[in-house]
Amino acid sequence: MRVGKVGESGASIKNCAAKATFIVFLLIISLLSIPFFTQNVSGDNAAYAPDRSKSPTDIPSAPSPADRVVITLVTEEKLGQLADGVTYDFWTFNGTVPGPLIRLRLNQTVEMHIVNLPNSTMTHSIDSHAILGPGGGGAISQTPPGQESIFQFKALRAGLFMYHCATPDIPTHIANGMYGMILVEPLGGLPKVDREFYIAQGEFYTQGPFGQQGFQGYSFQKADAETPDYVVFNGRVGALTGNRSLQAKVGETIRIFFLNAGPNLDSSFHVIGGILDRVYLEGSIISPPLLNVQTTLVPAGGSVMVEFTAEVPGKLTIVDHSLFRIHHGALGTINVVGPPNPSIYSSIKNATITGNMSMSNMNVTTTENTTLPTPTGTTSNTTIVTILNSAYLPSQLTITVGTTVTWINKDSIGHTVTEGDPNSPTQPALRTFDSSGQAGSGQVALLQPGQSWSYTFTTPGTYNYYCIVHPYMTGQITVLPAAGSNSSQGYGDLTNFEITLNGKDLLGMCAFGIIVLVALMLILSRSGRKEGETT
Ligand SMILES: [Cu+2]
Repeated sequence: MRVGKVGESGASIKNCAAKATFIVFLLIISLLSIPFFTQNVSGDNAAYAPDRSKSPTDIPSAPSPADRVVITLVTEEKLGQLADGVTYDFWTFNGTVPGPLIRLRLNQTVEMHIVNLPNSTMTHSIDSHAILGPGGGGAISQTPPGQESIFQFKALRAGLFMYHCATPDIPTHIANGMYGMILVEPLGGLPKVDREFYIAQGEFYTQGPFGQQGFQGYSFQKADAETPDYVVFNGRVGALTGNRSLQAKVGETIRIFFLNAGPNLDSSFHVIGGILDRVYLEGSIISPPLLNVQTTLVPAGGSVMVEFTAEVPGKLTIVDHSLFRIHHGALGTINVVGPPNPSIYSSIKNATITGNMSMSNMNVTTTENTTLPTPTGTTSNTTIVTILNSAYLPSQLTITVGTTVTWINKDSIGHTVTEGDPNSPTQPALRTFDSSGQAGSGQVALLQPGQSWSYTFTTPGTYNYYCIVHPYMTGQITVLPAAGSNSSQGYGDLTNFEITLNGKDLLGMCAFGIIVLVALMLILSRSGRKEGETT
């Protein structure tokens, strides 16, 4: 491209020097703007801290045959997720809640190492109910940050025992996640089962109420008053649901090692859809079990070993039958797969349900009919989803592009309608839709009882959604292309979208513009020089 004649080579050189200076200046500005880009992309980092929940299947399969074993527990204070978008400073053994299940054989001698990481803010220790001696180890394991304590004990009693930190204020160390279990098997070992799972119930006491987004500090006042915000299995809301559900097959024998770490509440351990064939009360694994139990009481600081058989396929639900605690996170599921067994369990006539049953309220509530989608491809229909008894109704919906879905909260508590998978939540700013509507602000705006919220679907696809504060509530919407429409197929309705820009976006766009400008000027200066050379 020709932008002007260059007569003298001296003028050309001067011109080039000026251009080069300008280009360097622009480059510096562009580079300075890069931090704004990265800041914008990473978003609310605090809300996406690592998961500290212990996998329920992470269990040694058998005790070591050795007479003397060495066990190392590292005490670590670590930021992690307490629920989606909720972070908490956990105090842990080996980085997870609960800490590892230590599997011993009767009469084994254990050399126990307690290593407290240098970056810990306080002393930690261990008291195990399996250890005979003052403080269950607490008296000889107090370990300041950066140090190690070593002691030994002999496992003289078979059983399923809690361990926890025993550094004052002891209940505070337990309430922050410092607990796990020691299983001491009898000499003959435990009977064989098909599946073993390790589950610990524990309470968390946070500054903000259940579900409040962002970092939540520990509330000593709530802990002292025994009013937890969270009652969870394995250290976080959703540790045993969705993708992390326990898996089993029809006919398999399932064994659960269950700890109630408390520190305050007793647990009414129950499996919805199952009967506990054998209950080894209070962790007494060598006593004859109770047979055919519905619910077993596990005191704070106690445990139970239960065994049962999955007779039919489907979902079994693990709860504390003080059932309002499911609103605080105490919920787990076992997905049982295999052939149906209609003689044991099958429907004979399915009534049309227009309300919903929930585990906390088994009434069938009748509400007005929801508008079912019409497969006509019209673009102005509206569909209602009712929120009732902590469920979306209908939970699955097929609509066409252009349909507006309105969620009406007829429940007695607040919920959200948030696009994504509760097990791997999308960053707030990237969600297709979210009724909480305050991406990155650290607050969740709840859709309160009686309120409604709408979203118009403009792009075909399958959308999963859930409630941020009750992640066991899930729904799915399938959006089909409008019938007879070619242009929008696969691309959605491009007439109905908007872009919201914030300051960082604008800076990013400016930086991009500058980079393009610099590139253009480089090309121009080169072509200018070439011209200077040829004339
Ligand atoms: Cu501690």
